Amino acid sequence: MTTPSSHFPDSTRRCRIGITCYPSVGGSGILATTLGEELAARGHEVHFISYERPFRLKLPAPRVFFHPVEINDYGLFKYPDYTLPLSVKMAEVVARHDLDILHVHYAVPHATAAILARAMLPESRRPKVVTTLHGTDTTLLGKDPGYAPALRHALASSDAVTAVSDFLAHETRRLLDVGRTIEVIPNFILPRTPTRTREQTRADLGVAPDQLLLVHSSNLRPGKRIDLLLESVARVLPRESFKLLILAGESFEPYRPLARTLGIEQSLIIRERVVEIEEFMQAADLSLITSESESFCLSILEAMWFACPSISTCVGGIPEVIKDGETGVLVPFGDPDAFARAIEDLKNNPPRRATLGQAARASAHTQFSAARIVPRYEALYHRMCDERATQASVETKK
Ligand code: GMT
Repeated sequence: MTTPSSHFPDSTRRCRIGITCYPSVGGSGILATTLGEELAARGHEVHFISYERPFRLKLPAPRVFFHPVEINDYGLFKYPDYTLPLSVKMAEVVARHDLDILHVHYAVPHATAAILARAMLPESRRPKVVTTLHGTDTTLLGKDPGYAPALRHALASSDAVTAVSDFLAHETRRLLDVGRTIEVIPNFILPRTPTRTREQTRADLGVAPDQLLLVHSSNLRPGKRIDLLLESVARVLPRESFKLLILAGESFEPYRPLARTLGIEQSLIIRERVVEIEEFMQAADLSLITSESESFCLSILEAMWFACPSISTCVGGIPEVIKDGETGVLVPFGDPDAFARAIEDLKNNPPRRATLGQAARASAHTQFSAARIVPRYEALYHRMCDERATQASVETKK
């Protein structure tokens, strides 16, 4: 099961950290949840603040707390407001639990809410605000004139800003003209150990031993380009030689008509809102990503962990996760013929698949493990706590 390392050295300086993320299916919420669980396992106290319990967060757990934000739907409001109740809850939790840090994942509106919360508190109680950028918070909303100035303000006012890839840090500076330091801390995962064998899962899914099991895992949002995924897979022949398992964070229904038109309905296995993703990743032979933009793509990493290589479009931060030809295969965006050829090449070459898979696994375990990445967040928190302590002592002397 999720194995947050339950050993923490006595020398660990414990921090009290508030984490805010979107609780729904999505990479940023998954990353924030895993980080919180792992920090708690290392002795820190972690308070999740959001409108719902993050979907992968297991409670009760030692040193982990969840504080729901109540949203009022006042008659006067055409649209319910989340930012203000979130900021009030943040300030309340900081004051009650003496938090050192508010760490927000996905800048909009979380960073703005954290800055408001900080301003609501007396100087001596103010937490440090750490904002982690995940992707569309800047690559999409940063282009929107209705958000960009607020985003720029929130990033300038945060005490530290991190991004999950070099690509995202660079794009944020370019789009928002942000001059400040953005530290790149790549994503990591800490998968659960599967409870069934690969063979059991494949049998449950109705996949024959000689069939290739392709997998696509995402929230199916427009940028994932499910149209290109289906069009690519429809070009792979013969149809009986594979199945495509779609682990869908949202309903697959809007894509059924296209699947029907392409005549590939029989080749699809759809599972919606799956939590135990590991069972499926360990059973798959190849993972497929056809996105038009990704800052990182956590699901590629989930596949890599289980020695399942990915074929992906070469966009955004993906080349920082996959080394083309070594730990996976990158294909230019928007070319279903090239994508289908890449699938067929690997379908017909099991030894190459195995080599890529082993290299993918090694890279995931060495570069993108919790053991490698969580200490980088801890180092950042310690820096923040030191700064906070210095400020507090200056205030006392005044
Ligand atoms: O930005 C989004 O579309 C949603 C966001 C999320 O909340 O899951 O995804 C982003 O963050 C993930 C976790 O850091 C990354 O793995 C995804 O690549 C990134 N999505 C995009 O950049 C489109």
